[in-house]
Amino acid sequence: MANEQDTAQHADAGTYDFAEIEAKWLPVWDELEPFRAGRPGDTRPRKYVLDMFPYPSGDLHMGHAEAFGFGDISARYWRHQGFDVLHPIGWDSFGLPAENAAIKRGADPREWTYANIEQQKRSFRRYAPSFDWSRELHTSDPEYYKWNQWLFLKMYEKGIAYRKAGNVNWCPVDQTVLANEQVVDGHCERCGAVVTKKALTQWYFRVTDYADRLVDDLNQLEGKWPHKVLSMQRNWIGRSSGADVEFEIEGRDERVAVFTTRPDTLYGATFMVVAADSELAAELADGASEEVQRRFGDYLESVRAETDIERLATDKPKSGVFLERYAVNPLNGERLPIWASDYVLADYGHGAIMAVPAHDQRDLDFARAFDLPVRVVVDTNQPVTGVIPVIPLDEDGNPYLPDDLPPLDPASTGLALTGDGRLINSGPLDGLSKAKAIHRAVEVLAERGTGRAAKNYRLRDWLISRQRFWGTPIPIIHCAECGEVPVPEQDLPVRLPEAAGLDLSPKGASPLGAAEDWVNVACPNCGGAARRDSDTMDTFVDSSWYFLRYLNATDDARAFDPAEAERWAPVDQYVGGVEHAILHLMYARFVTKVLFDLGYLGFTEPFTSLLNQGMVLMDGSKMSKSKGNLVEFASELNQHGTDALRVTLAFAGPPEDDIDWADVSPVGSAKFLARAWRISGEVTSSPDVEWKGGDPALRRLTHRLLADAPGLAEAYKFNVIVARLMELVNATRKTIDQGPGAGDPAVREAAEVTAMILDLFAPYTAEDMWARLGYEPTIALVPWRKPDRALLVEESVTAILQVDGKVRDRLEVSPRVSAEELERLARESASVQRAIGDREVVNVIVRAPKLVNIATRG
Ligand code: ANZ
Ligand code: ZN
Repeated sequence: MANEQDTAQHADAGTYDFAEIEAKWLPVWDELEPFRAGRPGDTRPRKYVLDMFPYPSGDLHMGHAEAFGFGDISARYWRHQGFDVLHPIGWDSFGLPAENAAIKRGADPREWTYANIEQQKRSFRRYAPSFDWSRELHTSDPEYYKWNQWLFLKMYEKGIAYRKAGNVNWCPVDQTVLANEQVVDGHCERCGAVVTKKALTQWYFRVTDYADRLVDDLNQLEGKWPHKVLSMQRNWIGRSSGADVEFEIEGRDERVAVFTTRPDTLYGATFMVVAADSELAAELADGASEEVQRRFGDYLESVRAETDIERLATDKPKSGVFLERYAVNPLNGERLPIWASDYVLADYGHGAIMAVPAHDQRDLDFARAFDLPVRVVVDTNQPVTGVIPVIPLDEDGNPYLPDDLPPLDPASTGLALTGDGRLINSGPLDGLSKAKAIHRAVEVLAERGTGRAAKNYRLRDWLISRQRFWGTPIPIIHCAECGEVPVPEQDLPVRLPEAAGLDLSPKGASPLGAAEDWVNVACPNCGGAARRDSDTMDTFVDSSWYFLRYLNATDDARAFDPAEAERWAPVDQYVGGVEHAILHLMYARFVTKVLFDLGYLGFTEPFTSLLNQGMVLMDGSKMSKSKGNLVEFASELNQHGTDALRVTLAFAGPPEDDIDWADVSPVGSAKFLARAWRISGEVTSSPDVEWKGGDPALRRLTHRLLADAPGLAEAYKFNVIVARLMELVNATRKTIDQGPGAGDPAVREAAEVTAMILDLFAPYTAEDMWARLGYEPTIALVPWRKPDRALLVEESVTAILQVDGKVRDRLEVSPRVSAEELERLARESASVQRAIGDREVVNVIVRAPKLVNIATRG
C-alpha cells in the first residue's frame, strides 16, 4: 500500500485529487457520449446489460452504489471486448411508497416523485455508470404508461386480462388489494400489516395459463441464473403431479373432484374434507340437520377470522365439522364421511380432498382428533427395489427381517407413513411399489371414467388492480348498456387526473372514483353515460416490459420496435437484488411469453444471465436510520470519491455476498488508486515504444492478467480482478524503484493495461491515467489487448525431493504449485519410491514450490 513516503518520493508525478479528476472528465464524457448505443452504422456486435431500475424514494443509497457498480463493470467489460453495449437507465416511478410519502407530507405524488428522480440523477451523474442517457424513461410519464394500457388491451382481447369476483388479499393499513406475491408469511410486503381477505371484483392477468411454460423454460436458464432464484421460481409456481379423482356424493347429482398427489393411497381414504369456506361446504351443509347447519355457520365464522398463517399452522389442534353427508370411494365403493375444515384451502386444487390419514400427516392429525379410522395401504416395512428400508432391531439387538415386520401403526404412533413400500389392502394395487401403484391407480380410474392424471399449481392468476391513485389507469369504461368497453387504442393514454383536490388517503375505493370530471365519460360504444374503471395497475406491470421500452424509448407510435428487440434483446446480463427473485422476474417472464405469442418477440425468456448482488450492511445488520447505522451514499462520495467507492465495493468479495461496510476500507482503495495513477505520470517511454525489450517478469504479470481477466469478469469474480490489479501496480512500482526504472517499456505497458482494466472499476482515474500516458479520451472504448501467448508460458522452478534428508529427485514445477499437489508428485516419483522401499513414512514436510522431505522408519 502507498504511504506518505511514496507521495514525497514521486512528487514529480503529481498529487492524486479525485475531485479534480471527476470535474475534469464528466464534461468530456458528456460531450463525447461514448456510451451511446446503437448509432447508425455501428457494426460492432451487441450486448444488452441492464440494471434493475431504481424506485425514486429519496436519494440513491449504498445498495444502489453496489448494484449499479456491478452492472457497470459488466457494461464496461463488454465495451472493451469490442461490443456495442446498451446500458440504459430509467425510473420505476409509480407506486405506493411515493403516494404514502406524498400523503404524509401533503405533497403531490407527482412533484415528490420527479424531485426525487432529479436528485437520484444528480448522484448517478457523479457515480458515472456508463449509461446511455438518451433512453431515459419514467414509468409514471404518460408516454410510458400509455403502453401499459396498450399491453392491457392486447391481453384483454386475448382473454388474458379479465375481471372476476373473489376473495382477495387485503391490506387493512394500505387499504388496497395485494397479489399473492405481495403477501409475505401472511403480512403485507410493504407495511407489514397482517393481510386479511375481502370479497371484491378485481382485474387479473391469466398467468396460470403459462404455468407449465414458466416452469419448463427455467431449464434454459440453468447455470445462467442463480440456482436459488430458479428454485424459488419453481417453488412459487409449485407444480405438482397426481390425479383428479371424482367421488359420487350421496344425495347430490354432481360428483366432487379432489386433487391428490397420491392416487396410490385411494384404498386408504377413510373420509373426505372440504374447505370450510368453499361453496361446496356451504352447499353440503345446507342439506344437513339444523344442528349441523348451526355448527357449520359458527365454524365458518371462526375460519373467516383466521389469517392464512393460522390456518396452515401445523402445531395448532385440528378443527372441523362433520356435515352428515357421505362420499363414495370410486375404487372400492366405501362410504366416506364428509367433514368441513380449515386445513383444506378453498382455492387450491378443487377445495376438497380425500383424506388418507395413514399416509398424510395433516389427515392423521385430523383423524386422531375426531376418532376417524386409519388404514395403512402402503407397507413401508416391505422393501422396494432401490430403496433401503430402515431395519429396526428387536429386544436382543437382532435385526428383524423385513418380511417378519408388521406394518407400523400410525393411529398409535401419530406418525404418518410417507415413504415408499408395497401396497397392501388395496385390491388390484396390492404388491405394487408406490410409483407403480400411482401409475396403475390412474389407469384404473381412467378405465372407469372416474378420474385422470392431473397437474396442479400453487401459482394463482396475477391480481393487477389497485385502489390507489399513483399508477396506470386501467383502460376500461363501464357502461350500463354495453358492460366492459375497452378504451379505443387511439384514445390512449388514459391520463391520470391532477392529484390536487383528490383525497388520496387509503379508504378501500380508488381515489380516482371521486374525480368526477375524469371518471364520467361517454361510452365509446353507445355514447351513453358511462364511468371509467377507477383502479390503477400494480406497478409490476410497468416493470414487466420496461427492458423493451429502452430500445426506442421516445417512439410515440408503438410500445417497442420488434426489429430493435430482434437486434438487442433478450437482455444479456441483468443485475439486481434477490428480493426480486419471484415477483418481478416471474411477471417479466410471463409478459415476454405473452408478447411472443402475440408475435411481437422472437424469444421467450427476457433475461439470459442474472446476477444478484448481496446487501451492503453496517456492523452486521441492514442499514437503517432508526438503527443509527446508516452509511450515506452522498457523504461517502464526498469523502472518498466515486472511484474509491466503486473499487471498495468491487474488492469487498464475490458480488453475491453481503458486504459489511465496517469491514472495508475506502481509504485503502483511494491509496491504491493514487499509486496506480502516480505510475502513469512517471512513465518516461513514449506511446510508440517497442514492448519487446521490456522487463520480462513484469510483462508476464501484465499479460497473465490480460489473459485471465475476461474469464474472471464473466464469472463475476470482480474482486479477484481488483486484487490482480493491485498486484500488478505493486510489481510496476518495484520495476520503477528497484528494477530497470520508469523508462522500461514494460512499465508503460503495465500502466496502460492497468488503466484499461481499471476502467471497469474506477473510470475517472482510468481516464486520467490514459491522458497522462499520452492518449485521447475515451479509455472506455479502448479494445482489450490480446495477451502475448509466449509470455503466458509458465516459468518453472526446481523442487528438490528428499527422503530422510537425502536428495533423491528433482522436479520442474509451477511456482504456484500447491503443497498437496507437490506432495502427490513427490510420492509418485520412482526414485523417491525406491528410496522409501518398504519403510514406513512417518512424516512429510512440504515447502512448496521448492522442497519435499519424507521421513521414514523401519
Ligand atoms: C391424498 C393424499 C394421500 C395426499 C397422501 C397426500 C398424501 P401438493 O404437493 O402441495 O400439491 N390437498 C389437495 N388439495 C388441497 C387443498 N385445497 N388444501 C389442502 N390440501 C390439499 O399437495 C397435494 C396434496 O395436498 C394432495 O394429495 C392432497 O392430499 C392435499 F398420502 O391426497 B393428498
Ligand atoms: Zn355503452
